[in-house]
Amino acid sequence: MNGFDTVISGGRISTASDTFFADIGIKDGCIAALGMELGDAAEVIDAAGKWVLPGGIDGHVHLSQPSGEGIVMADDFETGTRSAAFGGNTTILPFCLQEKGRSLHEALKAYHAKAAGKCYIDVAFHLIISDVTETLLGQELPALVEDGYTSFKIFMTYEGLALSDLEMLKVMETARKSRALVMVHAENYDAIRFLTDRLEQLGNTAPKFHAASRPIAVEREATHRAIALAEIADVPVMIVHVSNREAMNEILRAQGKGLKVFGETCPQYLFLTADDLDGLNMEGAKYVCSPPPRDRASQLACWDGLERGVFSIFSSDHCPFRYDDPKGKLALRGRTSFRWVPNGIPGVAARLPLLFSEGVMKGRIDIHRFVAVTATNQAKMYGLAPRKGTIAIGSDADIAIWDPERKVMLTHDLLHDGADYTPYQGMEITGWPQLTMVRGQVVVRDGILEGPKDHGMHVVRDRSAFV
Ligand code: DUC
Ligand code: ZN
Ligand code: ZN
Repeated sequence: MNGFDTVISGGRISTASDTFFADIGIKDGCIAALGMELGDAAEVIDAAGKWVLPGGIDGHVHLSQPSGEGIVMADDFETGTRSAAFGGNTTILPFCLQEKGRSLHEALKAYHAKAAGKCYIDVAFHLIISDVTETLLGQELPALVEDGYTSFKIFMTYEGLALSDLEMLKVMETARKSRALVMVHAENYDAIRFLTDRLEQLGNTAPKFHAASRPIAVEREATHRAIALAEIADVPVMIVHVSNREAMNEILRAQGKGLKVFGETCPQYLFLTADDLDGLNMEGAKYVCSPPPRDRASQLACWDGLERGVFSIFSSDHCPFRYDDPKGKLALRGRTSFRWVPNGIPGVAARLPLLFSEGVMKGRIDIHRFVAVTATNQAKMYGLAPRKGTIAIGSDADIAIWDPERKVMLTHDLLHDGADYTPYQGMEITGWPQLTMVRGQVVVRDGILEGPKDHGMHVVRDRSAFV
């Protein structure tokens, strides 16, 4: 007897760099051996004919986040991590939002309480900084980075969240000293306010005007400014949820200068357009997210950025609100103007099947790039490597077994989240995660939830490999 708890046998293993056929021997939640015919174990999982990949890491997820008066996010940690597991993910990084006037410690305490005992897969928190005080900059943030919260997001838009350029520089300065990674939501707040007021004055309040209120120039300008501020502060920066070529070119230009500027794109920018916001009645509200989906040319640009490596990660920006719900997209105020429709769409379960099908199966990216942008680069970017994000001896046994031939029409019931729709309804998908395993524990197998809901752990992160 070899002493393995589990052997995954006969699969085709792909990492960000290699593809090979081997068995995986798992012991105490870790990958203990890779080899030919590893033999018996307490459990043998037959993966013949299947693709064995590192479990997905989704570096951009919102769960149980306060979202304005009367609005409730559709997923908490239980439903969000469940849905993520069904989509082949083994770790997610939700955001912990600091509310104005509160400390980050208070915010973290509340988020850990929300997550405790309710996670099917592993989680690690990014911080969202909304209140830039001297205490936060000088004491709180540096201490939290030491404790493993090594990335934080700042916003250039939204009431109560938008930071001034000076505040951004101060946060970046703290990040530089602490070697943390700053993530930026790059949209120009004043421009959005100006355009929103103008649209409303003309009576243009339907969901489709959300896209017109934040055109590409709004994102391009803020992306340019965020990068310039990061250059001035001499700090790496991650521009999240990039939606179009002009913003992407700002990143590319900075990369060309040798700056540590990273980019992320998301499914909504590959698979949706602003036309989706133009549904009958309020249906367009289902697609309201920021930045908004753009046009076909922007979709192609985002594909281009993924293929060429301008974007190092592909994340969901899962930010779910129920549609037909007075606490969601159709809240009373949301019906009066796009301004009040909660921003965000679900995607944590659809992210990997969409990219696998449209990217790998259609030959736009190879399986190694798929693994890189959905797992390995995410792990390196956010300080989880080498423990997570790859299949290697000593790494956590975080694995997704894919059936590359399974054909699925995407419907909401396959995704197991707390929303009541998927923006990707009806898409024909080839390839589906058949089994998701977190630290050796099967969480989802053949469409059935097996994992206990307290299996997921909070992961203390190292510094980003790129900082
Ligand atoms: N930004 C996000 O990252 N998610 C949802 C809403 C937003 O503006
Ligand atoms: Zn954002
Ligand atoms: Zn987000």
